[in-house]
Amino acid sequence: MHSLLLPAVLTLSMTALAAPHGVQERATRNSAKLRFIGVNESGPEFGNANLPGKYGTDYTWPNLTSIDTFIAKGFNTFRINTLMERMIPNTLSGPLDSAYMDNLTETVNYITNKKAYAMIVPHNYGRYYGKIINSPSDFKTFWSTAAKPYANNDLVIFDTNNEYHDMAGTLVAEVNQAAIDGIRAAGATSQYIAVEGNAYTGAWTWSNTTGTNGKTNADTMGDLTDPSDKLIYQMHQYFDSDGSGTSETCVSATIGSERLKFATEWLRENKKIGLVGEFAGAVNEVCEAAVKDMLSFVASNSDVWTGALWWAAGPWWSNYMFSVEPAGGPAFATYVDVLAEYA
Ligand SMILES: *[C@@H]1O[C@H](CO)[C@@H](O)[C@H](O)[C@H]1NC(C)=O
Ligand SMILES: *[C@@H]1O[C@H](CO)[C@@H](O)[C@H](O)[C@H]1NC(C)=O
Ligand SMILES: *[C@@H]1O[C@H](CO)[C@@H](O)[C@H](O)[C@H]1NC(C)=O
Ligand SMILES: CC(=O)N[C@H]1CO[C@H](CO)[C@@H](O)[C@@H]1O
Repeated sequence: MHSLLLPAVLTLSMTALAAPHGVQERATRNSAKLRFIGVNESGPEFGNANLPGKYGTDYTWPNLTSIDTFIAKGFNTFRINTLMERMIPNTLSGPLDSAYMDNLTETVNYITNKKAYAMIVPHNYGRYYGKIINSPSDFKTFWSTAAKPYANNDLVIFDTNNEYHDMAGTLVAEVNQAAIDGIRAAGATSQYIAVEGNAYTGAWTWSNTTGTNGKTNADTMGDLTDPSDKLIYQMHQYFDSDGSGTSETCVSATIGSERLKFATEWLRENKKIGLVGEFAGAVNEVCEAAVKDMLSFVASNSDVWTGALWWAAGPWWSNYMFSVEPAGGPAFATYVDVLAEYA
């Protein structure tokens, strides 16, 4: 592992990695630094009504200069949003689309050559061409094909899918397990895998929102197994009243830590580690306090929470309230340095 070249924050995480039970190792780390701090990169998943869609019209790729700006701030994790239909068109068992994958790999390599983590996430909500993925074995095939190009890149993180919802909870667990099995079968055995739950993988509803078969994520997600023992439970948390991240109004200055409470206990009880893979607040006083409060909560529960990724950056967000795209994104000036305190 590239230990000589790693920045301090990553050296710490790699030290933790080397221990068979990273959780205990990290608990002794006296620091407010988070293992993963970074941002979602949007663009390659845009225009999902047009498949495969056209580069430059329907979708785009992250701005590498912007990635440099974040790396200079100490960010070490980039969640790259993609689409399954563009990675592997027509059928889950088909071959990779080499033009789309070449561009994805260019972004991934750019990030990992700078010793940051590149998390690859199909922004598919558990659907392929709009239909719920109901064949775990086909999804396993998808992931064993998709993971193969990255099998030797330790700094890639595979995120099985963005925000499963309105599915049977047991199916969500089965497709996550299938993804894990497919990724490991591709020879990608050293990387972290982020799993996501049903109900948009919400932290605050982890234990009390049921899928179509009456099961919660707490009921179904604890039994996933990984021969490499490198699973991260990725949850999302917004601060508006319905938790969707669509309003500029945050409920209170402490809503973030309150909403993470039950998930924190679940992770601890089940000996899992978690990542807040999406969170954000608009630029106003209450949201700014809520963002700081949540990050501080995550850092002080670093035995189970490994980090937090802001939603979102990307070249096409324009004046979207949460955009931290350098340097004109409305949230850039307020929030990038707040995150950087944990880098
Ligand atoms: C990428 O970001 C740089 C610096 O902010 C900017 O000059 C450039 O125009 C951007 N490129 C694209 C394609 O948006
Ligand atoms: C890949 O990116 C290049 C620009 O760097 C673009 O010309 C090409 O159309 C892109 N292809 C795909 C499939 O995204
Ligand atoms: C789930 O429980 C959390 C924590 O008690 C609560 O904030 C939230 O409103 C509940 N959500 C639903 C949908 O019941
Ligand atoms: C919370 C949020 O902003 N979600 C957005 C995620 O990105 C997709 C497209 O990339 C949007 O459709 C969602 O609204």
